[in-house]
Amino acid sequence: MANRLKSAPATATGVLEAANSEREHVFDVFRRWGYLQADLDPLGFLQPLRIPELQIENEFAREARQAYCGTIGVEFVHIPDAEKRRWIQERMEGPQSPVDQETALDQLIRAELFELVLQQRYLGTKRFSLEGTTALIPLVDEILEVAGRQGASELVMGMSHRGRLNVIVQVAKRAPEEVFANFEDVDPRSVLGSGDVKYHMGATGEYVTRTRARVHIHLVSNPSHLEAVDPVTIGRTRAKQDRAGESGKSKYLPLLVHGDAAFAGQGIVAETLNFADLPGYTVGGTIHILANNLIGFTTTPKEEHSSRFSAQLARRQAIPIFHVNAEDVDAVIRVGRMATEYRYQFGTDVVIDLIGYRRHGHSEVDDPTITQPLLYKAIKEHPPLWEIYAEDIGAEDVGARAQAIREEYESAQQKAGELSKKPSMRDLPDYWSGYKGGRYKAEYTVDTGLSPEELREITERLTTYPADFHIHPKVKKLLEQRAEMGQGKRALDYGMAEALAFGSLVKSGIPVRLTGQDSRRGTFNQRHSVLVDVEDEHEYVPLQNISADQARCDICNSTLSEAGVLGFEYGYSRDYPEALVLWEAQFGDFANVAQAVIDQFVSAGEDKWGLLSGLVLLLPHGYEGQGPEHSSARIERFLQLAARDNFQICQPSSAAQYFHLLRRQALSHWRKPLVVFTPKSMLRHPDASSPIDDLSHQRFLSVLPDMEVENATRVLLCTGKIGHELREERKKRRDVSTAIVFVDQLYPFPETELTAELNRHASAREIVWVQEEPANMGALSYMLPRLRHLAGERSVLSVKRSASASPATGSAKAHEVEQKTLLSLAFSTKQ
Ligand SMILES: Cc1ncc(C[n+]2csc(CCOP(=O)(O)OP(=O)(O)O)c2C)c(N)n1
Ligand SMILES: [Mg+2]
Repeated sequence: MANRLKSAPATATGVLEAANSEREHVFDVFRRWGYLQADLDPLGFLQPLRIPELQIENEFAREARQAYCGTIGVEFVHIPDAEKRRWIQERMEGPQSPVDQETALDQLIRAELFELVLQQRYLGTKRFSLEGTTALIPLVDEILEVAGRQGASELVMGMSHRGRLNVIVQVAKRAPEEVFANFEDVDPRSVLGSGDVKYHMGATGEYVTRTRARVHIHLVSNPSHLEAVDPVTIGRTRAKQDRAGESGKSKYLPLLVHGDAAFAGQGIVAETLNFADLPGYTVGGTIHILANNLIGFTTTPKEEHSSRFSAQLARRQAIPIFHVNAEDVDAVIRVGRMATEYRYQFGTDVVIDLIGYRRHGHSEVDDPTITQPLLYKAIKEHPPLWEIYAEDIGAEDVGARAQAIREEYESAQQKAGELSKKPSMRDLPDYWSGYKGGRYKAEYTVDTGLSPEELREITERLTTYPADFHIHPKVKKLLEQRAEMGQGKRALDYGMAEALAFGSLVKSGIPVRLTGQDSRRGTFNQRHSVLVDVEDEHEYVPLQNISADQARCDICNSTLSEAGVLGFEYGYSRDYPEALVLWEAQFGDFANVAQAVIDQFVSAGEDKWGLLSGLVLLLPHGYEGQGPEHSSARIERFLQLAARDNFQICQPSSAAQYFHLLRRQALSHWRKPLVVFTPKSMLRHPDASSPIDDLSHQRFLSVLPDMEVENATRVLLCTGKIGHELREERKKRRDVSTAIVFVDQLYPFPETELTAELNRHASAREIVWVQEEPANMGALSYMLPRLRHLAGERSVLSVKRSASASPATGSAKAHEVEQKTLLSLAFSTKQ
């Protein structure tokens, strides 16, 4: 540096230029590394790093240090876009905007005394206090302030346990007595066996900003599984934005509050961040806040992550990360302002790392002095934030203000004790009013057939494209074949059945959204929903060209994620009940990566939170010799989760059945998730194809009776591909006394239909459940007791692969031998 100054030219402009360039150089170094020396930890345990490049002592360095090494440390020079960097620089280096300190103080007192009253009144219960990161409340207030000015009408917020109850009162503005009432556990009978703990429940409310903007608050219901709510929140936001059209991205602002340990540790965070800029998933920027108390339960930051800051997971994206000392409330508010303005200016995610501490143990029943004695000694001696801030700003009458607020809470607490039942803290949006959950009722049945004319009309739209479109020869042929299918000249396969179902739905005003890995073409080359011009790769989507006033049809390739994408689509379905929303696994086997989302949201969402979803899971399933991980969508797991009509589990055995099933899902007002085991090799197999006339039938059949055999002596019951193989085998054997019945709907159990079919073959002495899956998998243990109940005196046998630790063999040859044995046993097993 000294050398540079020396070599500068001696003219006046030259000196100025040299000084400017010297200033720029010094500032650049601080822009790059300054955050590492910032004063970020209120308790001082996170020591600034020694960075050799920053050991500069001159006037420029003093200025730069003030801008970049104070209580805000920002990581932003990894952003390639110079305009974005300049934007941040100007705000970090320019004059500081004023803060409404009195309001902030009031919020801090309210937030901290709320925790205090809970602590005193409900000693020994968990509440996951916010104390130590209480600045979250003025931070969210500032975010809402800016968002309100930018035209936001709703904040869609996902967060876990920490500080949630406080947020419900201070942000969602629910009356404190509602939260207190949830501590009273008023009427246990009203929730027996269902419901959820208080710090998971969703809440809604209205926030009025200082500039009189009204922002609706939607705090999303959340399971214990940390961060699982992230993609759900983003999917919900996207659905709300899609409903709103053009202005959606500014009206609906997503905010995720993370824990430091969870943000670094849970892979679903990375999956969610990865959606940020993708056309099918973007929400125009999410604000992420880490309520960073530098601890996860008993785990220290050194044990939590390999980076200096938990927030650095977000470094792979070209977005800023603002670290801020949670005890400099003004700085926290300025960061909130900057981050929100940035989100609205550039439409990307932003990260705010709010660094504080945790006043109590992980929950209030934990003793943290066992694992962190020194930290907790320091915390014990540390005054609450509102006291520090009141002194900093020289506030008057603080004691009296605190006393008044405390009395407010105490009288709210007394009122809560008088409530006879737990209040619900949320309102459902109007678009849910026409839909039903609970048990299935016959009145939910809908007709799903279409007239031949309508089918022909949709076929025409599905199989044609603009005259100047250069189509791939293979796709051309496929469309020609589909045209023949629609005209009844050729049996209909699954791909066409699906296209007709989607086409008919969007034509009647029902939006369709399908995402999954490689779903646009289809993993098995079966869908071809998007035509790609072979000369310039421009696209034509027949399903978006069905009719002038049709609903939207979005078929997207997803990221290579299961948990994240399924969470997103579940969220989307929560805020778009009118739409048919589908997630497709590449192979059903991979859906287990999303097991937490399946368990916590899809299966249990209604039971825990009373929240419905009509999401469809398409899970390719079938034993075809492709090895342990390309065979099984784990039917057994879904059946194990099934209770109280929480979802529908189906395996349509023909193209027409698939068509009716999809339409039923969209047209019925019974909104329940639908799990569909979809075919692979059977996608185009003649045995599973359907005549077009079957699409004009009334509806989906949960049980497919065997019309070829009357009064059989043996009834084989099965689901999926094996049924077709059994029919083939029967033909080979010239067997005329064995009936083969497909159970296309496994759950809710089609008792009436199965009883009718068994009664048709009253003289059959053997009823055999046949499955491809090993004995410890598939539908066996679900079906056997139910079939025994229906069979009465008759014996119920089963044919299946031997129990196995892995779903299938890795050898195609072994598979074939096994499959042959199954088929042969199906016709010969005796009691
Ligand atoms: C997926 C998952 N794993 C483990 C847990 C158990 N658990 C609950 S809170 C917690 C610590 C969370 O730490 P952090 O994310 O820093 O949040 P904090 O409690 O400090 O606010 C753990 C391990 C969980 N809830 N979810
Ligand atoms: Mg933590």
